[in-house]
Amino acid sequence: MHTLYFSPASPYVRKVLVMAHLRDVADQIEIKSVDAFNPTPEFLAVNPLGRLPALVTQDGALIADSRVICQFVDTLGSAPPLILQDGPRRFPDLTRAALADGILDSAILIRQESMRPTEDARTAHMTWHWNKIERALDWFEARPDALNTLMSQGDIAIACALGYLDFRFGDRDWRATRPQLAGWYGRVCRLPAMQATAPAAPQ
Ligand SMILES: N[C@@H](CCC(=O)N[C@@H](CS)C(=O)NCC(=O)O)C(=O)O
Repeated sequence: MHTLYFSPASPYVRKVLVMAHLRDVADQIEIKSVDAFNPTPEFLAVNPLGRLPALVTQDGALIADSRVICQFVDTLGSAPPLILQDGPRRFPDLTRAALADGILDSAILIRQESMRPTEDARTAHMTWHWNKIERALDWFEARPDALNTLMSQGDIAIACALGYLDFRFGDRDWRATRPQLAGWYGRVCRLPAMQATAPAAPQ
């Protein structure tokens, strides 16, 4: 059994879990809840960055960072890989996954800044990051033909990024000017892997 350090609010953790569900290997992964913003000494001993997700294999090896953990999960079981190994879609899809992770990096920074005392510099910083999200969403909106029904890592990353925007920034109407993305997300949202990993506030 492999051990995944987990928070139900983390979109990076969610990417790993969606992949595990899609590959039908979730039963090989034991979940351990961690508060990433108040990590225990035990967790810091596992992952010196104190970041979620982190995975410890059944052999005791640390695998850190959601992108690397996803690569590991992609080697479990016998389903075809979700991380494209070759062919013309490989680098476009890796780039889509990286741009979707960039949305998350900025969304989480905005969330952290919003929890600090108000000041002009803080607002400007959040706007600067929010603009990255807006531009990346527009980039996806302009390429609707690339969107499939959770057939690759890029699809999963985009879906989880949009789910996180709804979860934490529900007042920002990203759908208003992005009908392609909104329609695609409405469809993938209904898939069992997405339903089973819907974000929730940590207990
Ligand atoms: N690039 C990392 C980002 C992980 C990340 O920032 N996780 C958040 C939780 S959603 C975290 O652990 N934050 C606490 C910290 O950075 O110390 C990944 O993809 O795994």
